[in-house]
Amino acid sequence: MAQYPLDFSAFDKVLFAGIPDDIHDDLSDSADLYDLYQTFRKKAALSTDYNAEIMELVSTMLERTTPSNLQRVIGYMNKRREASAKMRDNEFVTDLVNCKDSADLARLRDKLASLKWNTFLYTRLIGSLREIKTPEEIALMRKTVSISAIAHAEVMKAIQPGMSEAELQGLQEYVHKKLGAEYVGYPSIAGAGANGCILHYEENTRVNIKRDMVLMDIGAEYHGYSADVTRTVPSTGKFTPQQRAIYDLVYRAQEAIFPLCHEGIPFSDLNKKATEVLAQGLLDLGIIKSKDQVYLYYPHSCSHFLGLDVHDLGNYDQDLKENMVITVEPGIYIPAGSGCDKKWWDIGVRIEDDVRIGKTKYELLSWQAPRRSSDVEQLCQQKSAVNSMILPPGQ
Ligand SMILES: [Mn+2]
Repeated sequence: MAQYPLDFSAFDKVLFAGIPDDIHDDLSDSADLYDLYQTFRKKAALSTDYNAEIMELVSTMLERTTPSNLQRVIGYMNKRREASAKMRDNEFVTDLVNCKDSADLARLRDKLASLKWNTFLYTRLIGSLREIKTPEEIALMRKTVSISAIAHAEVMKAIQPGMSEAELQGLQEYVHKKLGAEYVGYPSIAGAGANGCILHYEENTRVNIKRDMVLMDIGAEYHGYSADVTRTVPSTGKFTPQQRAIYDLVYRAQEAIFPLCHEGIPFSDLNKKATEVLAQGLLDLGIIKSKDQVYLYYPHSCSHFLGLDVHDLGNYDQDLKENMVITVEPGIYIPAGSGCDKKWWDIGVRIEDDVRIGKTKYELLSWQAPRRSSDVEQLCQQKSAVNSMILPPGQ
């Protein structure tokens, strides 16, 4: 690239992906990412203080700022300025916190749009290309999700009290490999009992799951495309009454969301529906006292884009379109110490499926893994060859 005669002055706009500032320069390698990026910056005559992360933040903020929330945005940006000299030194950040009305905001938007360099637009355009899958991509998505769902089904057959979290993870990942997936799409989560309430639990180090229920958020990556599937399974093969109550509530939330998964529905409607169903259910069970407490036990959102990345690029501020692929993943997590009856403590349930958005209906890609509590229990009754692998006595 250092020799490549690229003349950026001939272009009206240069769109590029913002590379984080903290990439490390491997001094023994004169063509690592750091050096390539520095060469690009030099050739593009990018001013030395052009910071992609800050410019993306300013762009995002400008897009969302209206006169009515301007003061809140300024408050937020000022907090960020206190914490970072780079933020304080950036003229666009300074301009933003000095905005007084919609005319100032409009002027700043124009100033930003007149820049030759734009990382925000790059991310937005790439996101819009990635949101809607081509037929070839859909074929790959069907395959990677099938692989993951079949792995979850195998684990339902094999799961027994006394296993380890690691062996459940291992079995899932074995099935991925057996069916041709090269990698996992993200670090596997196998959390038994209390660990099921930890959102990004990736250690999977509990040696004995005893008779606990296990939350497994494990997805394959096939030819670059990631699945994202979660099942919550009782190691005994039978949910306790409390586990079933929570499980069935999460299931009902999913069932309420699926019919919305078609073209023309605003993306944000999905989480609204999830929140509504979960809040009513928790209220009915006496776990919360008012609907606004639902966030205590449902701290995330129910859907995200899926594709080349497990949390794929895309704009959530729009209506669903045909051939988007998204997750549907309501969940309830009640860690010990929560302000409800103790009988609910340490129950964490998430059911996560992957769907393709259709014109008028949805396609469930992860259908091979049972979801309904009675279907999960039924599959748990089946035997697995894995369980007969034992060491000789004395070893
Ligand atoms: Mn997910």
